[in-house]
Amino acid sequence: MKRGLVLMMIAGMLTVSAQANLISNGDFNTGDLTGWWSYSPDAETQSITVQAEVAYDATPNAMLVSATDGDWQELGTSAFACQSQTDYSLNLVYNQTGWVGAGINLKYWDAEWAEVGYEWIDLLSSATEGAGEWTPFSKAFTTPEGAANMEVKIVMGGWGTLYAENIRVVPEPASMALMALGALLLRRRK
Ligand SMILES: [Ca+2]
Repeated sequence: MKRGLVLMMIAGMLTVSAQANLISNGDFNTGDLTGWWSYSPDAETQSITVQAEVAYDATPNAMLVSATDGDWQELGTSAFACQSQTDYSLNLVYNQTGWVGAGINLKYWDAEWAEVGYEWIDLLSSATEGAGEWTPFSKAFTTPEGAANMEVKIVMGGWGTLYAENIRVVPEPASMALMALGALLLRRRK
């Protein structure tokens, strides 16, 4: 009975973690930009596409190419519902070649779609040439008071290529449930 209860708890945690990512198609495994919008100010030297030739986990990812000292281009999610004054975690894996500047913009609206705040997160400085290695990135953030909807936007520019993969926004309690599950599995293995 006790083991059954534990298994039920694990199944519950796995269900929570599987549903936890608030970003639709954050892994780009549809093979296209479904769930995202993109904006390239200079169509001749900038592009945002989904490709699988340079892959992190043998699946498609987003490729942002830029060759201009002009405006930066943007890859944003459709707006999704969030809780006010709540801790979340933003996670992604990226790869960079050339001289790329990039950041992530979080934008918040209330239930009536009035803007209630934004946050800029530095990702890359164009002062450093990319080595073409996949790099995990994680950042905790807290939604402002009144936030009911939000958007995650990758902003990049410069002279190079940025690949983005497995972009996730998860509520912190789900992350903690996942860590608890890991600890539980470790304990059982001993
Ligand atoms: Ca993928």
